[in-house]
Amino acid sequence: MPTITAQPYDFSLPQPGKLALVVIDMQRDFIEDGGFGEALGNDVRPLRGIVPTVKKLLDAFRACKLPIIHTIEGHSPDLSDCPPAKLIRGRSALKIGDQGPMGRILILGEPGNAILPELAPVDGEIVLTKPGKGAFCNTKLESILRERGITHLLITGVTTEVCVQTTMREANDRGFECLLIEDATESYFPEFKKATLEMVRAQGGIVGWTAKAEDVIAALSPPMPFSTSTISS
Ligand code: C5J
Repeated sequence: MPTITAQPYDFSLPQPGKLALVVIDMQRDFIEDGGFGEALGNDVRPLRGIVPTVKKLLDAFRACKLPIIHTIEGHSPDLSDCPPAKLIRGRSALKIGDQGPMGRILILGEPGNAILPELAPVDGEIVLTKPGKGAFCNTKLESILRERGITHLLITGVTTEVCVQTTMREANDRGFECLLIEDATESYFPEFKKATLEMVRAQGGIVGWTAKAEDVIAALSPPMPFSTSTISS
């Protein structure tokens, strides 16, 4: 059984077709000036640093024809899927639904809500829109994974302690084996990223594993013998 060098111990790769890459919210709204992240008072620039690493992982998964799931945090234009508590939280000058320099903040289909062009999904990859922080909340993600027999998730994206960690905990509670790729996730707060990585792998991997992207890619190369065709959404 191939393994990925990981913490707290090596991560065993599953049988054919059971492994997916999950790329969480690599959207302009979180990574570029004028989006939701900046509206909440964050310096968004550090998030851009992981883009080349996420791209390398996408390339490796695509080369192996392994499933890829991209998530997008966003709301319908009428905000009917946005709880009032989320709408008013932050008390920022620009809130969800307001007009910003990249269109309406955190609204599906607006330019600012799109995934960064360099990480854009390609045909056959799953794009999952989600109204919450966790990718399982009010989405079909669990049934998408179960229907395809996916049991193991390699998780990347932003922000580490919000949407990434929430999704990883939701997945872990549903019985999925999860590995967070350390240098393919980022936070506006370096200390929160560090703490998240530590709490995920503490207590024998209570939420899952962490590993470096190069160790993930090394485990996938040469292409795994059990690679399957890319699935369609
Ligand atoms: C946030 C996210 N931070 N994708 N969303 O609001 O982590």
